[in-house]
Amino acid sequence: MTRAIHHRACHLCEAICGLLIETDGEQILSIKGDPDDPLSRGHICPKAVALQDIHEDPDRLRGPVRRIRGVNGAADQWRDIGWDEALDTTARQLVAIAQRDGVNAIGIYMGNPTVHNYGMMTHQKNLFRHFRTDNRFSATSVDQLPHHLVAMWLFGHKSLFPIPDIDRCDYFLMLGANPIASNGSIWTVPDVRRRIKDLKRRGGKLVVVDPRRTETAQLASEHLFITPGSDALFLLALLQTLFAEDLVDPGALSGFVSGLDTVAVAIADFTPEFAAPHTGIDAETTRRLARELAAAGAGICYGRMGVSTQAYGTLCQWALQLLNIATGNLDQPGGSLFTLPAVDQVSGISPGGFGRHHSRVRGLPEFDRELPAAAMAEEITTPGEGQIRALFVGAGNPVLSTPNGRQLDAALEQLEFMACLDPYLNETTRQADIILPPTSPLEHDHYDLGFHINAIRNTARHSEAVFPKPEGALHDWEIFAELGNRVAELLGQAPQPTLPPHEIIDLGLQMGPYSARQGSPHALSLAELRQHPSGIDLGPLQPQLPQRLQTRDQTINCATPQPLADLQRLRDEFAEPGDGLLRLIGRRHVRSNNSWMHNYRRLVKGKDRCTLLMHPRDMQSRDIADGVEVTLSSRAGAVKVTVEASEDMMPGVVSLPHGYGHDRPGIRMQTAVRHAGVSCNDVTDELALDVLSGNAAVNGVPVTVSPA
Ligand SMILES: Nc1nc2c(c(=O)[nH]1)N[C@H]1C(S)=C(S)[C@@H](COP(=O)(O)OP(=O)(O)OC[C@H]3O[C@@H](n4cnc5c(=O)[nH]c(N)nc54)[C@H](O)[C@@H]3O)O[C@H]1N2
Ligand SMILES: Nc1nc2c(c(=O)[nH]1)N[C@H]1C(S)=C(S)[C@@H](COP(=O)(O)OP(=O)(O)OC[C@H]3O[C@@H](n4cnc5c(=O)[nH]c(N)nc54)[C@H](O)[C@@H]3O)O[C@H]1N2
Ligand code: SF4
Ligand SMILES: [Mo]
Repeated sequence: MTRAIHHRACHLCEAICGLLIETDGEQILSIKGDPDDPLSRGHICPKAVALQDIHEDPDRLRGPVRRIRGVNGAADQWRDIGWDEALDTTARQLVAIAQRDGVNAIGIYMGNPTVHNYGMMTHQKNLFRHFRTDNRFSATSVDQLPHHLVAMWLFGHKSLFPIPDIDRCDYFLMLGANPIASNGSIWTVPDVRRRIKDLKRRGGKLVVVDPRRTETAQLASEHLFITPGSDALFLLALLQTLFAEDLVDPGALSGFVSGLDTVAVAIADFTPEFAAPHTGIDAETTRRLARELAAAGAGICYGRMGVSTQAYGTLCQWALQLLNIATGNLDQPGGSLFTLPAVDQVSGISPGGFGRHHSRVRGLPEFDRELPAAAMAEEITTPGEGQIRALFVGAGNPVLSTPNGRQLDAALEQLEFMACLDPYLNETTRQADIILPPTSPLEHDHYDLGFHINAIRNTARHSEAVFPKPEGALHDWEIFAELGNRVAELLGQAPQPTLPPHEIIDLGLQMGPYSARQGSPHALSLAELRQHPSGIDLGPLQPQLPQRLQTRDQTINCATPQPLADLQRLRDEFAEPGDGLLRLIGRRHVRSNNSWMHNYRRLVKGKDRCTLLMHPRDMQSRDIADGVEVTLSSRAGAVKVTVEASEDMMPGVVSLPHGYGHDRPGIRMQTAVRHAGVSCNDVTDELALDVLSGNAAVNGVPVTVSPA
């Protein structure tokens, strides 16, 4: 047999670690971190081995299947079919339904792995250009939608995210993020544990604000509990303190930042004293933190899931970036900077748009031509023109990942046709008529189109496929291309010639900022990257403002009308006393990943992780003993789950991870079924939104907990 070592990027999370995969023929012998990767420096997490488990998983579908619906209560059957039948049927059904009921009868939902799979990013338009439906959805609106909106409003482009330069900062204020478990998000920061330790070793400070004393909080210099959903009050109080104490100093940004005076007036009443009873953080602590951030040589304010998937997600992200601007920490080494990736996702790419159409039933705004996922079920079940009758799901599991998943699950049954581009028969795809499974990740090449733009260092890397494509299999991008061509044929159009993803990347590299054409000494091209399989280092993040701004006048106007208008909603809510109910938040574990990493024995072994964490005091007052089953319920639904006492929880707050609930009938994931757990999103509420953006508020859900 022939032994070989393959350089490969791990695509499972945003850290994009470099790997060395040793193989012997078709066997994987080992998966290790690549010490020569300029970004990840040899780091990996326990999930890296899942690349082997995914590849070898007998449950992973190797060819398309079609559902034969059971009659008279009999179970559905799945029949193996050929690609021609699968692709033809899908194309024909979509076209027929769009022609009969209009294009809005076609719904589309794209899930998170789409952005980890560059072929899906480059080729989805081959199919979707034929279906310019208003009813497009994605995981964005259960995740980072507020980040996009704020980037678009302040910096002129949905993808211009300020990236925390942790390696050079000396003060880091972090809210609603747990990178020790998540490995970072909208912040590609492999090996974050070592980087946090280095920060503290050089005398810097990390402050974590989170309703749970998380794995990251345990490493921090200081941890503060905060009542879920109240962060906007805290962040505005920090900002208000800067204004009130004359600590605002945008420094090098001054020449192209405007509107701070307007903001100062608009938020004058959001004092630390106003915030304190709601947040649980006393006024003096808030003032001290504002002063510390202002005094820091290089400071960062960063917030992620916990402050975006909540009722004031957009206000939070806006206030947070104003803090970085007001303290002069934006675009400074050791602050938060913009990246300059080798294939640029900013210049020449749509900056994003907002509110150009609204959802039919609830009138929720689109962002970037997508509607909030929380509206999907009602758009399927409510009759009338524009009702979704067919759904295409790519790399998504919305039954487990969007609020009130039970309701969506039931809605999917009413569809006339559903097709899923997915390697598994799971909680969502079991409702499909046809499942189109792509090749395994190791059978296709890889470029991190989605994540270099969020990375703490500019690097570039291309990974070849580790294994050849099996006979008769199709990559995700080929499935899109094939479907697009078949739809074109049905519409009497010529098929669209298409380049494979690596050629598109090659063009991007050769036109990008590190190309010979731009006079860069790196002279990047795909051929050049292939010479450097561990990746090429393009250096630390550099100040780029105002040139990098995509706003019309190349300035940052801080007085953003939409968040300013949303302040009144915040005032109104907190003028009333609280309802006294418990608040539900989520939780991530380093051995799990959203809904689809529970089928790999090496990752799920050990004690049950789908437990409800609760403070002992809250348990006592409800007569709940540690380890018993409780009923967790909300307006939207209820689950029975094992409770686990934890002093790490803020009193009044309970935590349950999402992505479980594999006990639905008819799924084909043997290991996941044995570690079924319950779905957190059977309890989260599709009506609970960040009203400004339409992002789901899956954190801070009012719940009750009682002995089962
Ligand atoms: N309550 C609560 N809900 C949440 C969250 C939370 O914290 N709490 N987090 C939210 C977040 S941040 C996100 S991103 C969403 C995720 O929401 P989704 O994207 O809807 O769900 P995933 O669990 O990522 O499901 C991914 C699906 O893609 C398939 N898949 C994996 N790799 C590939 C591939 O290469 N090609 C194809 N075609 N398919 C693939 C898997 O089999 C799986 O079915 O969930 C959100 N929901
Ligand atoms: N191991 C693992 N890694 C992952 C994933 C995974 O599922 N597992 N998912 C990937 C995806 S899709 C994403 S988007 C990222 C997410 O990356 P992160 O945002 O870093 O991950 P979370 O663990 O969801 O962190 C959210 C934190 O917010 C806290 N929180 C909840 N509500 C509030 C609130 O109201 N205010 C404040 N201040 N905090 C609050 C929670 O306690 C939690 O610690 O992780 C990615 N990486
Ligand atoms: S942190 Fe783990 S899952 Fe994320 S890219 Fe690195 S090895 Fe993969
Ligand atoms: Mo996410």
